[in-house]
Amino acid sequence: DPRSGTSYYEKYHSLEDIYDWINITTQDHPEMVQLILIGSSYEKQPLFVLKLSGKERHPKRAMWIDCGIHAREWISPAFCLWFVQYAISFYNLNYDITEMLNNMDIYVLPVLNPDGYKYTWTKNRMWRKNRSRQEDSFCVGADLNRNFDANWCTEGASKRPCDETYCGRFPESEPEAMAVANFLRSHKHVMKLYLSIHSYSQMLLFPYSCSYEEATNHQELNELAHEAAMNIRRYYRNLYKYGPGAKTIYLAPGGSDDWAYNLGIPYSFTFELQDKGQYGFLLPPKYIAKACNEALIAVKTIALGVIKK
Ligand code: ING
Ligand code: ZN
Repeated sequence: DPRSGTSYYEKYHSLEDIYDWINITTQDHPEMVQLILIGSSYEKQPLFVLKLSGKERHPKRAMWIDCGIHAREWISPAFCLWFVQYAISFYNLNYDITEMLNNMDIYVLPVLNPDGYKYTWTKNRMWRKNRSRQEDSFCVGADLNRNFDANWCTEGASKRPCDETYCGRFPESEPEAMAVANFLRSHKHVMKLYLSIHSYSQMLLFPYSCSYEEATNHQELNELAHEAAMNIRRYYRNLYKYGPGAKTIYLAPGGSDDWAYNLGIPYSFTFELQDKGQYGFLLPPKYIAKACNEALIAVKTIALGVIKK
């Protein structure tokens, strides 16, 4: 309803709607958007990545953003859609996004865990994992953010298939995690920045989460996160904590950002978007715009920081 004042991007969308959106967005902007199929989910849903690019400039670096690794974190896919729409609309109008697109190809995976996301729309709003089945258990799903090969399934993950943080049978046992890992491996020489979008708790996290070790470029990561948090506070009057995952929230092995960092992507972050627990995963649609705008300014700050290095 155009009179309601809220746009498509200030609503949450079903998986079907998001697939429609992916198709339309790609078709309408062939000069900027390229569709890449990187694999499929356990239930055979396609895993589509949108490659956004500006002016041709070689050699070109790249960055990655994934959303929706955890099914119930609905603000995350909403952010990926918001980001793509913003990039398309403001390329050559906004300095930051123009600079980003002229210097980096931006790969966006809007829904990393489509089976889980669909399940939260139809069966259980609070589902977190994917929907894979084990031969030896009645419980369904593995935690995709415990399934990567970074101190896999040590303290902070579970070997029990019924648990929320079940790590899977082995690293990359889950097709969704494997598809992302394969894509990043094949692009690791150009990929300079990895971002994974979660909710909630308002934090900007960086390696390591899988141990208390300090990343070799901890100083740089901390500086970028600090600047991003400062800009969120300055422009949106909201507070984000930042720091290495293990020290800032909890020990969590097998996460995608640690794995990407160890692969050689030197700048790797996990964002935890709004809120701080009032609504939690059930963030009402009227908060989508602010949550996405503040995340956008953090993405810009970090990406431009990386480009200037
Ligand atoms: N938080 C993340 C989780 O998977 C995290 C925290 C970040 C873990 C980085 C590992 C690496 O538990 C949420 N909300 O899912
Ligand atoms: Zn999450």
